[in-house]
Amino acid sequence: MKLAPDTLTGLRITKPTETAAGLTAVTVSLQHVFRNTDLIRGWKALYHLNQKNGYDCPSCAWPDPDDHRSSIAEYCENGAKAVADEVMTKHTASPVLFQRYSVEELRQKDDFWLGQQGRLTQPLVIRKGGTHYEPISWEDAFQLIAGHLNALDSPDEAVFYTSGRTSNEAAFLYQLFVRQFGTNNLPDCSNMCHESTSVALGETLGLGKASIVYEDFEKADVIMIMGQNPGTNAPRMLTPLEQAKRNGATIIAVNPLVETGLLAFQFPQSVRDMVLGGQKLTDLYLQIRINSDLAFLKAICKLLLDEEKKTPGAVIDKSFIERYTVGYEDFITSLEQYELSDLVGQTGLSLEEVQQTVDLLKHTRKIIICWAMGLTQHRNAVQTINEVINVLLMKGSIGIEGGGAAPIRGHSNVQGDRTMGIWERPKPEFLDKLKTVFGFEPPREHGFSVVEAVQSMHKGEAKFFFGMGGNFLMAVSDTNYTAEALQRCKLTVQVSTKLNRSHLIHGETALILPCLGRSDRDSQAAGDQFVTTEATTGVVQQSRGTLEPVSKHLKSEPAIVAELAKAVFHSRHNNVDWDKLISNYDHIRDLIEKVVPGFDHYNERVQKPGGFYLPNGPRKRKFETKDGKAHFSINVPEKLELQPDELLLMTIRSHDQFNTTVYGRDDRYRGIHNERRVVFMHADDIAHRGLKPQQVVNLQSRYDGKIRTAERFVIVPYNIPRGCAAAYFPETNVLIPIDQVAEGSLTPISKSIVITVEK
Ligand SMILES: Nc1nc2c(c(=O)[nH]1)N[C@H]1C(S)=C(S)[C@@H](COP(=O)(O)OP(=O)(O)OC[C@H]3O[C@@H](n4cnc5c(=O)[nH]c(N)nc54)[C@H](O)[C@@H]3O)O[C@H]1N2
Ligand SMILES: Nc1nc2c(c(=O)[nH]1)N[C@H]1C(S)=C(S)[C@@H](COP(=O)(O)OP(=O)(O)OC[C@H]3O[C@@H](n4cnc5c(=O)[nH]c(N)nc54)[C@H](O)[C@@H]3O)O[C@H]1N2
Ligand SMILES: [Mo]
Repeated sequence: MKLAPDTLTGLRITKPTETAAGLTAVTVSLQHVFRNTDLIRGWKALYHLNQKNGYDCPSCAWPDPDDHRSSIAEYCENGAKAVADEVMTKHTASPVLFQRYSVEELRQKDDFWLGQQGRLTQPLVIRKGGTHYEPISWEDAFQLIAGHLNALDSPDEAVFYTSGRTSNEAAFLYQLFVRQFGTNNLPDCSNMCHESTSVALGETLGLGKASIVYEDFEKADVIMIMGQNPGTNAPRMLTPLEQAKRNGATIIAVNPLVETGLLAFQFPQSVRDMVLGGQKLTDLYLQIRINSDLAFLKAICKLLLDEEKKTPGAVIDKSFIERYTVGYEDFITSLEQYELSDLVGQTGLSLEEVQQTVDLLKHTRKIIICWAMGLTQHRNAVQTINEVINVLLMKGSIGIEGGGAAPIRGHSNVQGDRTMGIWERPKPEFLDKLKTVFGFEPPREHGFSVVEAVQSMHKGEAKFFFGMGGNFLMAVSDTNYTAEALQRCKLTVQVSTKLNRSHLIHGETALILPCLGRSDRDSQAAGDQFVTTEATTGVVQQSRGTLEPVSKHLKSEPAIVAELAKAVFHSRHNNVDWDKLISNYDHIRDLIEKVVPGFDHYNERVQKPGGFYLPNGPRKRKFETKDGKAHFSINVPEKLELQPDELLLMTIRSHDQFNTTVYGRDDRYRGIHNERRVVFMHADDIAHRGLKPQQVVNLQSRYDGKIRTAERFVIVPYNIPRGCAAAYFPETNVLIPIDQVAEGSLTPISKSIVITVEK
């Protein structure tokens, strides 16, 4: 079965731009909003975005400034696109659409087209052997699900996925329901995203979250941004970066591509920027080879030790190391086995560039290291992030103003979902709390992560899939294998705002349950409700939707969970008054307060404009590891020997998508227009293979003797290190075998796929 079309749409190439944001960004964002909705609704949506009495942007997890928020606009081009995508009213994916097109016909449409059909308006079902989705009442839908769940031989035959837009309130109820049902099978998008970060930071610092607050950016001396493209994926981060620069900070970028957003930034609300052309951002741009960051960081550690020998006491923070850490001696001894020239050689950088980095780091402690998917999605990702922490520990940069570890989360509430207990490997203390508060015995055995869930469904062991948001089929690796896995399920259920391909590749029976989005007004028995979310820096705040929902049939995510629990448990006693919780979400927050540490006086504190910070050990040099110390670790760089015809492919986001949602076909900053099926290659790698620019090729991967092919990609010569290539996700997920994952975190290796390019 063909899962998705692979037709080309007509590539046009221009020069990559050198400045991010600016007026074009403002124009583009407004175009997106008003193309899809009417004027009043559009302005209302933008006006309330990220304001203290408004709603949290559904795009990324970047925090709002703690004090000052611009009254005009606290959003970016891509936030506005995300809102436009959600608030669109010009079309709706109503039952008429599903009458008109069979599922088979919908599969022939590309992801951009699917998204353009607008918001889902009614629950839909497709039964065994059916060709079209048809309307179903909410009540029948819940009965159908309850029937399937209660007929399973074991609760572990069910999988409950979560994407990262789900609010704290919905996430808490969802995990409670799932654990009362009897399983820890709670995989989430984090498994494919920052899981490597959570694992590494958990082991080394005792908390899998950033150790910095928003203001630290403005106080830092050096900010090193590794494997992250903030201009596209966290554009509001450019504002504090720009401020940091004005305060004298130095910015280092470590990235195989020269990303526009890291070069220079024009603040759209600054007349001076508009006239003078904006602020240069990066001082040192290191165009590193894919997945050589661990070797780079090791080289830095070695050179820092050399500098310390030259000026003892001035480079390494010995008193911090003695008081707060373990493993330092073993760590520095382990460095002796590496040759500096060998480490530097692996990176493709010059020794001079690495020395320049060290010169910037050596005399300050105020160092922030940021990272995202460029570090987390490799086989040795956990080890690379451990090495980031080694550098910060050597420098004593953890738990000081202007310094620390800054993983930049993706989805707007992916961090909050984990805090609420969406985790296949919950801590025993968390389960103990559930037991005390709700009086049931929660399952203790670990559940499935994303990859394990797919493998289990593929074997026919897990038979039921429930997706709380997201687009599982397209987000997960090995698309064809994942499709088979979903198709083997007895029932697949997707709670969604918009149509996506996971609705079209489904189980024997399938349901689509349409829900309210972030910007929608959520009315319950006690009046309009707000929800809460947690940003990447651990700030928890309110999000209140204000727009009239596009259909009266939409339910909120918390309400869907409550109805589901009632249908499944029926008359079984479960100590939860689900109706009461939904009538007023304050009641849900009261329960969260009882279970999750750090939420004392939740309902009161969340009323404070701007919200509150959750407790954070590392920020106070309190490390909740087994021995109460921060840990140095010994990490071994992986030397990948490529065959002459092979390339290492990273799968990245264009400027016109949110994960699997395609807003358009332009990647403006990189100069790519009207096409997504492109592969970026070095000019010499193209010539060396006897290929030509703009030639159409197939990409192939070979793992364990199996060939996987992604068909029809246009070659784009680009400024990228030799031996490396880049293409957009999700089109390239077909190339990644399901079992190719990071050690320790099971995150698919989306940034280092060995491929060949076939004519
Ligand atoms: N507009 C928009 N915003 C988003 C998203 C979106 O799709 N659209 N997605 C959200 C989500 S869920 C997430 S997780 C984040 C993702 O945010 P990012 O992590 O910025 O997203 P990617 O496009 O995956 O970019 C990874 C970057 O790492 C670089 N890179 C790849 N491999 C390596 C490597 O081996 N080493 C180094 N040093 N760099 C490397 C790539 O060149 C690229 O610049 O963004 C969030 N925000
Ligand atoms: N090759 C490759 N694969 C990757 C990545 C990569 O870099 N390369 N990145 C990975 C990463 S970082 C992530 S986070 C995952 C993303 O994986 P997912 O989170 O599963 O995917 P999204 O594309 O964000 O999900 C979009 C869908 O969510 C639904 N939705 C939107 N808003 C809401 C809402 O408020 N409520 C509900 N219930 N549904 C909503 C809409 O129906 C929409 O179609 O993909 C991963 N996959
Ligand atoms: Mo993500």
